[in-house]
Order: sequence, then C-alpha cells, then structure tokens
Amino acid sequence: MKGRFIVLEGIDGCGKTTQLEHLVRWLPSAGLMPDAAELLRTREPGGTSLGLSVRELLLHTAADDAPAPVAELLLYAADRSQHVETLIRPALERGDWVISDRFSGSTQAYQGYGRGLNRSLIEQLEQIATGGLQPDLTLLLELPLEESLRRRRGEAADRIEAEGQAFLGRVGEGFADMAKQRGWFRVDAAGAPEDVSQRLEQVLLEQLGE
Ligand code: T5A
Repeated sequence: MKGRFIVLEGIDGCGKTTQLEHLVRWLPSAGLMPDAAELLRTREPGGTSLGLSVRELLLHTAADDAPAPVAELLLYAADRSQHVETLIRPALERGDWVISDRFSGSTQAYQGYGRGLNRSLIEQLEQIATGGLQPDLTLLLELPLEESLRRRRGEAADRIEAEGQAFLGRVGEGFADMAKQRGWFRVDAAGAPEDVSQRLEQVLLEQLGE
C-alpha cells in the first residue's frame, strides 16, 4: 500500500473525536505526508453511506428491536467490510492517508472482552471483513473509566454505552491486552486536550517520520 492507515482506539469518552479533529488539522502540515497525498478522516461504525444505516441499527434501535450479540458482531463486520473495500483500501492504493476513529480492535474489545463472544471467531471474521488489511499505526487513548464517565456526563448514552460500568471495565482491559499483543502505542489521555495532542504528535513523528 502506498498510503498510510492510522487508527485511534479506546473506551467511550476517552477523547478520540477531540483528538482526531486536532490531528486532521495538524497532520497535513507536519512534514510526514507526501505533498500529493490527501488525508481522509473516517470512523467505525458509519464510515460509508451503507455504514451509516448499519450504525443506526447498531446504536439507536429501540430496546425490543436491538440486535442479539452475534447479530451485533456480524453488523460491525459488515460495516467494516464495506468501509475497507469501498473507502480505505482504494484511498491507500491511491497513496492517500486515512485516519479512523476505531477499527477492528474495537470489535475484539467490545464484542470479545465486553460481551464474551468467542475471540477466535472474532479474529476469523476480522480477517474476512478486512481482507487482511491492518493499520500502519494504532494509537490507544488510555483513560480511567471513572474519568471517561465524568467526561461523558450529560451526554445521551447510545445502546453500547448504556451497557454499564462492568461491561466498559472489561472493554478497557481488552484494549490493554490488545495493545500488548498487537504492538499498539498506548497514549495517556488524561489532562488537557492540548497535552494529549502533543503526546500523539510525538508518537506520529517518531513512528511515521523518515
Ligand atoms: N463499537 C464500535 C463496538 O461495540 N464494536 C465495534 O467494532 C466498533 C467499531 C461507537 C460505539 O460502538 C461501539 C463502541 C462505541 O460504544 P461512537 O458514537 O462512535 O460509538 O462513540 P465513541 O467512539 O465511543 O465516541 P465518544 O464520542 O463517546 O467518545 P470519544 O470520541 O472518545 O470522546 P470525545 O472526544 O467525544 O470526548 C468526550 C467528551 O470529553 C470531552 C469532550 O469535549 C467531550 O465532551 N473531552 C475532554 N475533557 C477534558 N479533557 C480532555 N482532554 C478531553 N478530551 C475530550
């Protein structure tokens, strides 16, 4: 692949969206990207127009219409397959850079560690949905659960966020395990947004600079 694929992961409310907004402004002038490359910002679920419909089914269905755990897993995989095939892979083949709010690590963390679904089945599905595509760099924003809940106070919880603290605690442990297994970069997401941005910039410069 000619382009680069960067992913931000972490529990709900850890600050991914805030930092993505910063990185989308900073990256094009950071001296890392070739002049001709564009930067695409995307997310999962919902990075494509089909994915937006899947996102609604996943996060905003009424309780009695909510997908069962395996149906939920398959919907995340369907969203990812469409995302990789129609947006991410073509962009990387053109030489563009892609930065995504979540990718396949979220499925292992939420559906695997959180819901307790079979993790090797999830890995097989990941392989099918991504066609083997992996990020060049995954940055895990780490924040204690209590602080992430404090940050999200006052915001309406979607169906996954409403699962409660024990569930989100298992998700956080899953992310930490995956960071070790997959060589992700763990970034302290506590403190002021500008401080977190600086930490992220430093990892990007170290890892993607010539
Ligand atoms: N999911 C997703 C799965 O279960 N399986 C999967 O395979 C995938 C891909 C997606 C949901 O789907 C689940 C995970 C999620 O539950 P989403 O709406 O995309 O849902 O939500 P999240 O990714 O969880 O995003 P959030 O918006 O909840 O959190 P962010 O983006 O991490 O955090 P952000 O930047 O919005 O910040 C949250 C609040 O904190 C403030 C912000 O202003 C905001 O109010 N904030 C800070 N406050 C103090 N200090 C800082 N440094 C701050 N940074 C941000």
